[in-house]
Amino acid sequence: MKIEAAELRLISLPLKFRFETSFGVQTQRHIIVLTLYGEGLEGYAETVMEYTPHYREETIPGAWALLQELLIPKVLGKDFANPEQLWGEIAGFRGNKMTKAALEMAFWDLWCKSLGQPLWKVLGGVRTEIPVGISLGIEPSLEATLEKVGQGLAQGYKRIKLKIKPGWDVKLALAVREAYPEANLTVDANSAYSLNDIATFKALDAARLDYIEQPLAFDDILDHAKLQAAISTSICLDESITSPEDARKALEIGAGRVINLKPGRVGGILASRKIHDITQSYGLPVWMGGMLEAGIGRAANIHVATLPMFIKPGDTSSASRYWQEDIIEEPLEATGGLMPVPQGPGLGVTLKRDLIQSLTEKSAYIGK
Ligand code: OSB
Ligand code: MG
Repeated sequence: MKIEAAELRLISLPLKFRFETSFGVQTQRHIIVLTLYGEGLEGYAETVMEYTPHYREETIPGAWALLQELLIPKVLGKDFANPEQLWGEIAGFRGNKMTKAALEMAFWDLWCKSLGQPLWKVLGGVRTEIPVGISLGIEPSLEATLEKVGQGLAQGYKRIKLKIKPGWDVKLALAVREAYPEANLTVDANSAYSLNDIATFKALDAARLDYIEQPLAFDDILDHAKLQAAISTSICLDESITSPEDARKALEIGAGRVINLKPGRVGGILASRKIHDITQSYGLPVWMGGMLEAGIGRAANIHVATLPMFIKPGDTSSASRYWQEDIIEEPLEATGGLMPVPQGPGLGVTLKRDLIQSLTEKSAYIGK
């Protein structure tokens, strides 16, 4: 598959809800929509990084420059037989996993379309629907949280994740547990704590959470191993895992027992499959995380989550929870906590071009 041209579009998409985490508040998403052109086909991708470097280091302005000035020029006009070959071209560039993942995603879409196959089949997926839960932001009150949890459970979501931060943690988790004794509950700290907070995590054991997501620093595994040894609830790593090697090292030292796998964070779909296989060799589960994706990225996550070890419910909830109108034609809607897998070739998505045009803040065409 020869990459003949590329288009970048920066869009901003308003969220239906205010999403507060320990690192900030989001009311909209900035997304770079990437289209690769080759052999009469189009491959799509969207980026997952935040506009500012509050989750991990990457930013939208950085990704735009890297794609436009280095990554796309490096692959333009070249012929790649498969995604592994594309990686051969860009592997020498260090870091920048989310940006590289966007390029890789668009290539997967293009390549699977040339094969006439949906991505999940090409990857070796095993399901036609995936179990999903929801990630609830920090709400203004306990009452508001309980109501949102109740709504999520009533909609059939299979797991409710609560965002926590220092001062908004043990009381919250115990209250939700008391109101919903049987619910599958988890919390996500987004790196807001340190080892000085061990007492907080010991107290959280009483909430019978399935896991505590990323309690400590975004780039740590050692302290997570110490914390894991001190509490009974499993730790789930998110921010800390940016590569298959990170996953191996973290599992080897016992930094956690679960991995939140986000293809963007680890450099894409090939890396995700490797991490999936590593966790499988440890007999541990993974689940599909989310970065508040619009339709292109949400579809990609759904395809990857068809791999066998994605046993725990992921964050890939219905697109209509996030957006008044999604940027793709296909509705990505879960029923009873199950999200159907798109069946068209590639990602199986069709862009709403007029909507994307109206949301566009800037665009660039790279090609002849
Ligand atoms: O930590 O998992 C996270 C959203 C943006 C950045 C980081 C995270 C999240 C979520 C939301 O928890 C997941 C989703 O609904 O897409
Ligand atoms: Mg997280």
